[in-house]
Amino acid sequence: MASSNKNLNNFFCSNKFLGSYISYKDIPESIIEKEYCFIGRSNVGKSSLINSITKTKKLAKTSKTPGRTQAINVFEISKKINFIDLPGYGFAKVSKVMRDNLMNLIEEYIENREKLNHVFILIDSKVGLKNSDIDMLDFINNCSKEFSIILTKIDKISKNQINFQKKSILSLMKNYNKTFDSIYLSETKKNNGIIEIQKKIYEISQKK
Ligand SMILES: Nc1nc2c(ncn2[C@@H]2O[C@H](COP(=O)(O)OP(=O)(O)O)[C@@H](O)[C@H]2O)c(=O)[nH]1
Ligand SMILES: [Mg+2]
Repeated sequence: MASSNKNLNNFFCSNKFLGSYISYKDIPESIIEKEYCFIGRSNVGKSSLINSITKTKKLAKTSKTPGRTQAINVFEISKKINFIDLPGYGFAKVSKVMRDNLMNLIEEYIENREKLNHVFILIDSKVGLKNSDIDMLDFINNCSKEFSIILTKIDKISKNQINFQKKSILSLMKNYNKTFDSIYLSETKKNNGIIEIQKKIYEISQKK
């Protein structure tokens, strides 16, 4: 067990930032065949999660100020897969024009990016599902993309509250039975739940 965790860490540790792009069309061609994106409301913990999974403290820029990431950030992992840090949605403090632009960028990427193998949609466990999350789930489902949910910041709520969130999300997932895959729990300070997510990504990236 310990040695397989070490192998996983080695896989994700070997990484580099490729660039920031304002459209999926601008991402340079490469031999990488599979890509995994992380999306969710602003401040949900996308960048922190990418840093935890890759064991690289400052790979993705984290911020206390919501609405910072406004482009498609691409990271290459072990020359085998890409990670994509997408802008957050549902952030009220930016202009409507900016919100619409960011939404277009996210939706065009999800709809058209052929390498996109699995979407990870992050939900803040303390905040729960919002309408903007449901809209995003509907969009992903309509694009027939497979997705998993990651309930983030579980250190902020009790075990009972975690179970409640998990159950209510799972019951909603009956509406997405063709595209929903799994639910994960995460906490990035002590790295709780990170190995499970690493395993999942590694496993699906190895499939033909
Ligand atoms: N308590 C707690 N805070 C977290 C966790 N993950 C991220 N944060 C904090 O949430 C804020 C937003 O994180 P960030 O990764 O930048 O979110 P993003 O906007 O979705 O990329 C930062 O202040 C992080 O330190 C977590 O698991 N637990
Ligand atoms: Mg971010």
